Amino acid sequence: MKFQVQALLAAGLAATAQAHSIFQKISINGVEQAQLAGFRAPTSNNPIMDVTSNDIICQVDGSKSSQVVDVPAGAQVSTYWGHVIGGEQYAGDVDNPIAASHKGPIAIYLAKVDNAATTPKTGLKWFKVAHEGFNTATKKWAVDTLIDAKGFWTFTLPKCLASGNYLMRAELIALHSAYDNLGAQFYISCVQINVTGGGSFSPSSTVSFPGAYPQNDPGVQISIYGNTGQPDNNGKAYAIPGPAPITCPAGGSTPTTTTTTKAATTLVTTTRAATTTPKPVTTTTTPKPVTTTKAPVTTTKAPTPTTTTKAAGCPTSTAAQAAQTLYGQCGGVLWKGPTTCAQGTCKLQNAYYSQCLN
Ligand SMILES: *[C@@H]1O[C@H](CO)[C@@H](O)[C@H](O)[C@H]1NC(C)=O
Ligand SMILES: [Cu+2]
Repeated sequence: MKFQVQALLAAGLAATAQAHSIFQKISINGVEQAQLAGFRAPTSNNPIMDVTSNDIICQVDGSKSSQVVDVPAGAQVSTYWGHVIGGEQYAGDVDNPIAASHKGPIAIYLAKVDNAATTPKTGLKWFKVAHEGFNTATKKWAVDTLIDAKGFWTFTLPKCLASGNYLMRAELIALHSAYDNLGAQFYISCVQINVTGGGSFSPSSTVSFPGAYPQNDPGVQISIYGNTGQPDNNGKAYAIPGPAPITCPAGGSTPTTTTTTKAATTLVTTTRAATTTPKPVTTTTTPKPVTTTKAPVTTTKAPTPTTTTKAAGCPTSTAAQAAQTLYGQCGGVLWKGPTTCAQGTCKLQNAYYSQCLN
């Protein structure tokens, strides 16, 4: 099964130049905003690999919107990701919104700023508002959730957030090559938002970018190809890099940040406050999927591994084999094909499959 998936994948990858992704649009309570409205986004879908670079903040400087998008506190916000700006790179693009191999977590960070349109991206104090990693029950990564929703990944903007301008940073980490140092691929864009109707929450602790996590963070440098196909984090569950998302205090807008003992004594009154807590938005409004004429991917015809036929028929002389092309197979149990790469380096994906990757 795994082998077939990988073979299918390899076939898909071979057809395109890059199997990456760009966060490029948001939807607010099911209402899609204009493409790149409010965005600071890269023009290329190439990932950032170096977490110590300033490019880890909002990617490389590409397009820059002058707009600041109003987002009500408590809103369901969907982040839309596509293979290239606009979504598909070509009709029927199997790598849109992102190649299925690019498994990993998604996280949303915010930084309070005076003016989201003009603020520099450096030196900001970030906190996390939402994230999804690996679900051990469903065996799905956040990236699988995203692909299932045709490129949308949805979270709730905390109701208690102080109103005002923020830079919102969405980060998708593709872990398919993350067993190597500098192997994880970070896909990031930032959105200039204006939170309306919020509370008075401000976080007690924040992180910096770069700096929120090291290159060898167990959620950044990790082989996700364990024997069981689950994250192999020294036997532990996958830990999403960075801090835990904030939680709004019961009672609505009282910041949990002030951890003074004096505040604790007044907590007796919180039972009453809790009853007035605004109901969390339980809207099931799923964002309108992008209407594509894309035919459903037919997974019925899983290609048989090219290796078996070759091995059975005519044994090829390994000496005569040309180096593999980018994204082609270059190793694995039973593999009799090329083991060197004309472009990229041969990277282990699992026991049955190694691939030429940049
Ligand atoms: C943010 O929203 C508030 C409330 O609607 C509005 O008064 C303010 O002008 C907005 N600020 C920006 C920068 O958009
Ligand atoms: Cu990629």
